[in-house]
Amino acid sequence: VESSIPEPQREAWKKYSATGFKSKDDFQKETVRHIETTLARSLFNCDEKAAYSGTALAFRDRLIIDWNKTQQRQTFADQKRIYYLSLEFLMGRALDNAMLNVGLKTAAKEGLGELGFRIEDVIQQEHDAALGNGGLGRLAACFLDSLASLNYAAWGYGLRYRYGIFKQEIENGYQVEIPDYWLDFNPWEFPRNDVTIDVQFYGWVNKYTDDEGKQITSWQDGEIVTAVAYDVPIPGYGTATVNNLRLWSSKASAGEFDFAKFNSGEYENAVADEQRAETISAVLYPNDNMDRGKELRLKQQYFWCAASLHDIIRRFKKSKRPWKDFPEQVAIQLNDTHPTLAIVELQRILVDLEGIEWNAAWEIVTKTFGYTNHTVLPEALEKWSVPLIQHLLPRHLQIIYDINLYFLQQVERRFPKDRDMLGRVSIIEESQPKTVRMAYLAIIGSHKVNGVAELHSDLIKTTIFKDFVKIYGPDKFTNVTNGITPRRWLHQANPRLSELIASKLGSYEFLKDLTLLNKLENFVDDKDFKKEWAEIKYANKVRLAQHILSATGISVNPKALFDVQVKRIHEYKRQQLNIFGVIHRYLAIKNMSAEERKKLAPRVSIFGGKAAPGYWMAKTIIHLVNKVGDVVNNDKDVGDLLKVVFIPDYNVSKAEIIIPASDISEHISTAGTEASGTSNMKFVLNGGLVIGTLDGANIEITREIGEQNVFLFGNLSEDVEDLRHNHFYGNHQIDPELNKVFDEIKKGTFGDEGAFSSLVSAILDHGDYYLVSDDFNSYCKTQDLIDETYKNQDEWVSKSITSVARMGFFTSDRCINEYADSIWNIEPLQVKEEAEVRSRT
Ligand code: GL7
Repeated sequence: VESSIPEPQREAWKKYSATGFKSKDDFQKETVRHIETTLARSLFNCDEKAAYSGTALAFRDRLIIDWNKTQQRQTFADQKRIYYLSLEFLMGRALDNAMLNVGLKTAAKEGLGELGFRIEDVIQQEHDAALGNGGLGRLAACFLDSLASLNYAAWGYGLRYRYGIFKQEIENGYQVEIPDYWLDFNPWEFPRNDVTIDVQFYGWVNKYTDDEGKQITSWQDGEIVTAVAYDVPIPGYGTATVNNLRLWSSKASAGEFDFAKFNSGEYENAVADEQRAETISAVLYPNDNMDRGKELRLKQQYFWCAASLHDIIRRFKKSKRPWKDFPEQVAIQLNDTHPTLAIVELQRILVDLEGIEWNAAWEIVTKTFGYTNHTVLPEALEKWSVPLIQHLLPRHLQIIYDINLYFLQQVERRFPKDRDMLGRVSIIEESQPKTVRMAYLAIIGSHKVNGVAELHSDLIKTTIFKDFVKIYGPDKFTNVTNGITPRRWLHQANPRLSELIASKLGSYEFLKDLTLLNKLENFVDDKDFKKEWAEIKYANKVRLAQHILSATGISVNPKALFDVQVKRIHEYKRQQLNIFGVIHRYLAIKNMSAEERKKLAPRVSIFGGKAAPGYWMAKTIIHLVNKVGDVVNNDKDVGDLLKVVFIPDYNVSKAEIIIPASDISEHISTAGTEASGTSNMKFVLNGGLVIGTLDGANIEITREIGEQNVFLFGNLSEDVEDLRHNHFYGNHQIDPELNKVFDEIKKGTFGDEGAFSSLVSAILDHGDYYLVSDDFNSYCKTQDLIDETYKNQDEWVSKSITSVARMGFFTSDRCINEYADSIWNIEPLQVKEEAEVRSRT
């Protein structure tokens, strides 16, 4: 490459090559240097924010050295790479993770102490990187952590949104959305102004025969927007591997910026064009499990897919291999259907630009892609209108039609008697307007399709993708149960518990091999250990109580049972069931004698989660929780027996405080609706017990930790369809206790009943689609059982320890190894520097 330094000058170069700090003194030197020079501050003008910035810059220098080496090593090894395409990466904060993975947190802690700062306060200055909605986005972040920790050569590709998920404030009990402008200081990204890709939109398709008689198809004119790469280093734990997350930012293409307009005085128009281009990567769509079909969202999808694919191909071409080797060098995993256009784009590049014959091209495409489905909810399955695609991506629409034609021909040959089959499996839905079913396109264009928990993977095979199992056979469909990274969700979030575990197991090796936790079972009867276990939970509850007080003004007793439901607000997740249960409990307390009240275990019901701004029902649930809280928390009869709290702005860094503090957490979706859930895993790993339905990963958690350690309730997934049917065509009986709750709401106990009528009538008048009434009795009884069990603290702690000991399966490391084996066909790239001992705390 011309840009490399010639041999004679390399000696001088190497002599001064950056090494990064390795000791406390060097850390201080680097931090002070950054504060004084990079930030132009001084010891007379250094607040915690500046201390954070200096510390982050010092660690970033360290990381980037390993990052450079990793990239060189992976290029040199010249083997297959994994590309994880996700519209969401819900990363949270990076500094603590960087410290842990670089292995110099102790040096930083002491160093900062001497400079006058507490490391915990410094870490908390960081703004969350909140480029995601919920579980799907956080899963992508856990996967990046595991990919690097396991030394896989992997890249993440996403969008660099200027605004991440909105900040939530609560005003008079209502959610208010505040824009999350997070980029004013982001030390973790490296703008690559030299890595740009021009992406085309609109225009028309020109088909002609060239001078040599060749058929040419060319996509012409339209509008060009430039993608600029921003790289984020992803350090692995206990290894020198630092992978890359490449996020694309949109800007007007240099060629497009119209200087003629300048000259003719149309300066403002030229600037407006610029701004229009920049809107593509401006904002993350705030819908979780909901497809809205907006044109700008489709633009985002194509912009990101096109830029990522061209980048991947550019890298592949450097190896000078023939195209047929592409799938041996490249594995692309589609995180849901959002990147499905990458399939079409690769086929377009191969056929139109590289001149490869259709079938040969299609074979390369299908060998390259894998598709992960994350939901069966119909409202979340993406469908794009044909006219919209026609307008924005005319050539891609033709290719989609051709893919569909060849596919349907193949189906027709195999199932000549089943005429309905063609309509059912067609990529094109014959609706008004016609739509493109993205999930079908993703299945047809991939060699493997996976669900994210056993039940979910079975459900997709027997319901939404049933016909495709007939067509392709069952082997194309597989399960990879989700996982979470124990580095962030145990060690960082709950340092004292991690330390206690390490003291019993003899090392922190369990953070690399989570199955080692099973040795904790040897200590379930160890009195001192149990005492310490319980003390840590209590300390975590004190910490959460402090947060609740400062965020809401509500004072809660940390000795009470903390019952937590934090996740996006959605009818299928059934926060309404929870709050109706709380009202039921409140009414019960009001009816109790003083004697009875004494026997009851005090409880704090904690809610948190964002509602999509346009999701009225979800916003109503938030409103009800807050109004119930206003009444219950100020009722002298109730006192500490019940408190109801809504923690505003649930996000990754709040999760790190909330999850370690729960006694019970709620995972109570209507059976068959929550594909997996991942916070269930986080709660149990932190010694909390769960109340849950037989849904998603709850089922496998139960299998691992034992039925006696889980509070299960409710109807089963296989019965849901019949129950729903009966609500409409049978005699729909509402649970009498639930009716009492509704009566109380209607009496106006929690304010204007009209405000909550939609919630009530969804159940009374509209068929109770989510089976709230069907499950209400069993839910309340199970909550009573929880009260009883909690009274025996010794037994409770045993359950907690046993559960943690059996959670090894749910590490995202296991999950990534399964993807590598069964979908990507790739081995880790061993790192020599691994021998260099890193102190891991
Ligand atoms: C989700 C599922 O709802 C959730 O159950 C799952 O754990 C997660 C990761 O696989 O994916 N699907 C989805 O569309 N969103 C999810 O969180 C937004």
